[in-house]
Amino acid sequence: MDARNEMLRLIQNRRQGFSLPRPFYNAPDFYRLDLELVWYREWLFVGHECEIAKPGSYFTVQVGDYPVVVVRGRDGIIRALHNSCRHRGSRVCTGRKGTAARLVCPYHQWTYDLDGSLLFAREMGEAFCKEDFSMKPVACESVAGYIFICLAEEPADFTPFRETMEPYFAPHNLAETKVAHEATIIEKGNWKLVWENNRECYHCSANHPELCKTFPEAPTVTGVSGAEKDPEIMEHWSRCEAAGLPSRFRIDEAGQYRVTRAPLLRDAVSYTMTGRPAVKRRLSDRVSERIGTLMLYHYPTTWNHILGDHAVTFRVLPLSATETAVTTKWLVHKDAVEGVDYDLKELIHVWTETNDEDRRIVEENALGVKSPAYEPGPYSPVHEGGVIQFVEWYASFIGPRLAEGADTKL
Ligand code: 3BY
Ligand code: FES
Ligand code: FE
Repeated sequence: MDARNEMLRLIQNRRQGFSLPRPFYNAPDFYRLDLELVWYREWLFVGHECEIAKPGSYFTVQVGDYPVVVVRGRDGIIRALHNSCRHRGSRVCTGRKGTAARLVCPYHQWTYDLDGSLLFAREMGEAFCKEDFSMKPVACESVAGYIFICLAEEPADFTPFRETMEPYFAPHNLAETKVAHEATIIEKGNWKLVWENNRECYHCSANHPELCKTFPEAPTVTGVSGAEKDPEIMEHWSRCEAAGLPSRFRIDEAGQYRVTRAPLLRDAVSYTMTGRPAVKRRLSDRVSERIGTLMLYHYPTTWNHILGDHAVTFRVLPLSATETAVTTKWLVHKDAVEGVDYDLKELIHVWTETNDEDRRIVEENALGVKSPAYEPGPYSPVHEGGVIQFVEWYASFIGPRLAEGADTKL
């Protein structure tokens, strides 16, 4: 049976409320299907507008086999282009980020404008028509300072996500920030193990001493239900909404993205060891200090915590069936000065430690799942509702797409 039929069979026969069968976490042909059916079709968070603030600034990103460059044009518009030269296919932009007046392929110097149109190609003969050889565009949308791309030929409508997210994020001014620090770690585990770990706090008290100083481990905060019955969360929402900040839990019908605010523990206002602010200059003058955390999750690429004084954003990219890159960025107000308004070590401490703790957890999980003795185990209905929701989203998302191309005999 080929991988597609096997994957569909396992999705259809899986036990609900249980972790997935082993091949979902480590089989290379299942990974190819994840790329084809999820990563090459969905909207993906790639970076922030503030990272390419000036015309000609760009960053590159690799999604499976696709190299992509995201560049701000002279007109200020942010575009994404397939980073594959129309001559013989070399990558045009080779660095992780940079600034350029034109995009020049390093191989034979074909030269493209910032919108991807080919400007010069040396000695290509009389009949050559440079209009036919622009860099190919990739769908690209920005919302509240976040840049998303989609590799599909026909991307899903971005509007519902934009309309959900924008009112929550707009007051925080994230377009007026800068990246104070960025770190990428490689976790030796499948991207779904990274997400499953993120979607619960069942593991928090035993593994996250730093985060647990400020972040509540309550399933009503991390999960997908029960917040309306939690008086502390309700009080927090009322207070924030009275101050003009949309706060209530919202999730889309397909369960792909959700947004909500949650209070931090005690009087904490930031992810520091003391709970006190890490940055003196707040992100936005429109927002008071005590707003807890604004959380956004968008499968398969991003989870986020927006606080009064800074924001921490996370990007997940799969590297192989058993490796995942997690990039964390700490955003502060663009005028905040390191050493004056914030101490960088203090700013990044909690999440640097937390990420490393989560990396170890994911890697141990991956090693154990590889055992021939592994079989899917039950999620805690109390603490792992968010994981159940993630797996349900994945199954309901990939199942019909698998069925489109599977044997009808099944
Ligand atoms: O970053 C998060 O939102 C999750 C929630 C619980 C644990 N983890 C750190
Ligand atoms: Fe780019 Fe030749 S491959 S100029
Ligand atoms: Fe964790």
